[in-house]
Amino acid sequence: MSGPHLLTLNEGGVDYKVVTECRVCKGTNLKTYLDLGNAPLPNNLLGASTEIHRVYPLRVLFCQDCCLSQLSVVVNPKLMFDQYAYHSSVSQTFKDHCATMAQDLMDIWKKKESPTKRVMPMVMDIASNDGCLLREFRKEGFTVNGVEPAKNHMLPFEDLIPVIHEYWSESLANAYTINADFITATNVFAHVDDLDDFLRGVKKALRPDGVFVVEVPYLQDLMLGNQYDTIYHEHLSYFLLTPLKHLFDLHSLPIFRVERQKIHGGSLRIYAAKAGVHEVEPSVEQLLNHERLMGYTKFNHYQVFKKNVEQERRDLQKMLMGLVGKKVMGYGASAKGASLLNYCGITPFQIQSIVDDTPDKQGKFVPGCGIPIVDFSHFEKERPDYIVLLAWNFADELIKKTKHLGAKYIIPIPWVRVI
Ligand code: JHZ
Ligand code: ZN
Repeated sequence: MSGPHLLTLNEGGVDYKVVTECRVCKGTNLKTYLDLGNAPLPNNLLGASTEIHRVYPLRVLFCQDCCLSQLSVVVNPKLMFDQYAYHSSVSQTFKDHCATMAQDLMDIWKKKESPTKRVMPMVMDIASNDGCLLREFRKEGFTVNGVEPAKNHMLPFEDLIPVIHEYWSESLANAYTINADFITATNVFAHVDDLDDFLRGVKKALRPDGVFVVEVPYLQDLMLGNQYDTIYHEHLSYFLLTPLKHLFDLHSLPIFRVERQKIHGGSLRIYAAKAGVHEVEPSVEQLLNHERLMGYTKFNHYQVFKKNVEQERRDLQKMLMGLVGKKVMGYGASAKGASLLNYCGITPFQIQSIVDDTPDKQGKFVPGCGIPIVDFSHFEKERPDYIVLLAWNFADELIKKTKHLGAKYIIPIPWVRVI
């Protein structure tokens, strides 16, 4: 079993840097509102429960100038994303979400009137992972291209989807003539340290009348839903629309539409284009006002979060302690699951194993807590009394797949409960 002696905190700063100025506005008015201690990198799964691995400080700062919430450190992205255990296609719910997104963008394309409109719109997906969204775009009739740094996410040749295996940057945009009608970036914007470089690249790769679409977990949903597990080192920023508008305005890429999406516990989808191309729709002003009225632009608003998170940790610990002796398994070795288990100090003593349908994760161990990750057949073999839904954002899908086992479910977020 893993233990604290196996974790090392890298004090030398070699593989992470400390944040001293805000990523968006460059201000230095940064104030801490949440400290989750030291945590391992959640997707860097271990080959053995006793494998030595690093932990890094996990602290969230609020920029009092532009309202961006951000981690106090930036871990070298190569350590997290050169090999990436997360495969987005494993979830049918996410696939359905991608299919709807592809239809939404095709609707925009169909309505577009332009003398230079080409036959098939071209979309480039940044951080295309295992091609989940790209395949849906292709089904809708787009010409597709992907950019994905993870070397383990090479798409099969038969898919005929070209992917550049690099990190997105301005220099990458300069190296290729991309000229996209749409650029999408889902669940990657929060991973990016140099957002200015990223947006300069987007601007270069976008056609003059192209649309840039970003999806990020929404900080308002994170706080209202006590989703402290979504805080981990891959997520450098926790976005509101307020700082996003500030950032996109700085780059003359005005956000012209914003939508709240249900996916991943609540996300924000923003649409941006070059200045003067689209009229700004009322949804933008409405959400900005809402954020201000609800208090998200003031530091005080964030202080209650810490108390709620600590309470949730106590409640989960208490519930799992009460079940010692029962068979308890997890479902979904998600990054957020690793974050939750580590923050709450859960070990194989309380949760014996976690089932995950991602072949890349099976046979590995969750860093920090050392819980083994196994394939679905273990549910049938073990017949657990309780299943902890560590991917609570896909609760319906996970319950549907395991209903026949007759186990009870523990849902840890937004508050610990058994159903
Ligand atoms: P899931 C990832 O976080 C990482 P994670 C990333 N940083 C990010 O921003 C968010 O996504 C959005 C498994 N599963 O999607 C698959 C099954 O086994 O909530 C995954 O390992 N069977 C990019 O990792 C995990 O659960 C199933 O039927 O927190 C879900 O992880 C289903 C539905 C899921 O994201
Ligand atoms: Zn700022």
